[in-house]
Amino acid sequence: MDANHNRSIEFDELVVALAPIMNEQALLNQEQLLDVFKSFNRDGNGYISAAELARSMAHMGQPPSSVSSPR
Ligand SMILES: [Ca+2]
Repeated sequence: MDANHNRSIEFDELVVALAPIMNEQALLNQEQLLDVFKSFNRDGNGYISAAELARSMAHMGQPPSSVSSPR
């Protein structure tokens, strides 16, 4: 998921990562995507840390490994 390997997930990286598990309509809804990003980005610093991501994915019922593996 961390395409540029800076150990955090920016908004565009999240969109790419969510593509396989969200339907097309949801992906076209920028507001909804931003809501997802905000809900993942618990401390509001503009990117998602690995810890925040793991917690959020577990909450969604998606183990982090299921999105970090190549499609
Ligand atoms: Ca990144």
